[in-house]
Amino acid sequence: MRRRGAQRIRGVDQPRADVMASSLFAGFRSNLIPNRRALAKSNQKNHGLAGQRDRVSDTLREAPRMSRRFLFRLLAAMAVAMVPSVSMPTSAPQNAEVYIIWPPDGAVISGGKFWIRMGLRNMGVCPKGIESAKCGHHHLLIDADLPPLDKEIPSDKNHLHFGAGETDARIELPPGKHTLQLLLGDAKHVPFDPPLYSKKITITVK
Ligand SMILES: [Cu+2]
Repeated sequence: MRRRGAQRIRGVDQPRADVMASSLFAGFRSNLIPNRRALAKSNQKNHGLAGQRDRVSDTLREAPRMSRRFLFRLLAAMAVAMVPSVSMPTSAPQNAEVYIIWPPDGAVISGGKFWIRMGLRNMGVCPKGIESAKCGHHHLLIDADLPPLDKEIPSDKNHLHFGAGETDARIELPPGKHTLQLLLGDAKHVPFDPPLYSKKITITVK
């Protein structure tokens, strides 16, 4: 019993002794080093001042660069402000036509998953970003009216962009009646002039 107790005491005391020893050593060291510490402090001070000086000179050196950058930003902002907020529409061939190949108007689709096939006549399909009056990319409007025709077509679950130049796409819709309509957009997703959109069809998902 006593042995156990002694062991336990030793177990407790040993770390304490270590702590004491290390704190003593720390005290010893700190007593030994005040001069070094003071030295380090004064060094720090000097460095601090030097650092400040460096920072000040850096700022002075950067000042012309900063003002140039500021001027550039100001000019850019002015240029943007001068450009009319409404994008100029890209003109399209007068005989171009957009239409939905599939599904047909009034189609009943079971399951809700289907391929939409997008048609375009007298004009080409190209990826977004290609500025041309001869090609554009499809947008599918689901349960939505035509958006403003002089602005970028919205991008959300009711306005799908096919910016890679897709002409068919897998769509999934919940049960119920849905309207589908195609609207062709230019390089910047703005409808053409004249706007090219398909007939709005209604399908039923069962
Ligand atoms: Cu688009």
